Amino acid sequence: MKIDILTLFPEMFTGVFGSSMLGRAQANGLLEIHTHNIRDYADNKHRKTDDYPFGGGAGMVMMAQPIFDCMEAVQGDAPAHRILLTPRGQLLTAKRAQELAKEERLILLCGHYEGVDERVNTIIDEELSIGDYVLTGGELPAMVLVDCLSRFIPGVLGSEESVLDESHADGLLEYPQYTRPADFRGMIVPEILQNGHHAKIQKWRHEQALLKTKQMRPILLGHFGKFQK
Ligand code: 4GO
Repeated sequence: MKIDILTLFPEMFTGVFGSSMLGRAQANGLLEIHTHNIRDYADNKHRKTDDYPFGGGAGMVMMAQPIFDCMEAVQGDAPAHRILLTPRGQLLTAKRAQELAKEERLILLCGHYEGVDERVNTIIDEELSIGDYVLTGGELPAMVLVDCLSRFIPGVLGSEESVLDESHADGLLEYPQYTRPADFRGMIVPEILQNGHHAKIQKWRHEQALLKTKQMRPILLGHFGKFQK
């Protein structure tokens, strides 16, 4: 998958995309990420990218011109699914990330200041939010989105199984996990996990996942079963 990111702060992405799983995914050719500085496309001599809002009010608004020119230059003739990261977007879910992981090409637009000129929406296909809170820019949400969807690209994770068992994979939160030692400071790993009976372990894990979901996120139980496969 190819991902282009339009931002005023490309340097924010270097650490996250250069290291760990995403670095390896790029080295392996599974993922290709490019950042583009919107400021390079400002057609005024001060390279200004924001201006006062029509109608007044606090803060500044990102101008349409640098964003349109940046989008047109980056997109070229190849089709792409274009996403704006904004607190007004639909909430990002594992389900949506899994669908987006199938796209050949994404372009992510990161806003700053109080937001972007509304006319930018004419060159955007989807607005996404990572949660019901406001951040200083769309860069962290873009990183969250890229990290989240990358895990659904075959080969990015070490073992294919890990995305199937984790929280949200089946609409439930994950069951408790333990590793050695079986007795740590008197806290004992549940007997059922130690005796190796596969079917019983599966049943226990499912019950624990239901219990945990009911305690922590009961609303998710309403979605249980509606998820993919
Ligand atoms: C996205 C962008 C929060 C989100 C943002 C989010 N804050 N919840 N801030 O995904 C325009 C001004 C949006 C700064 C940007």
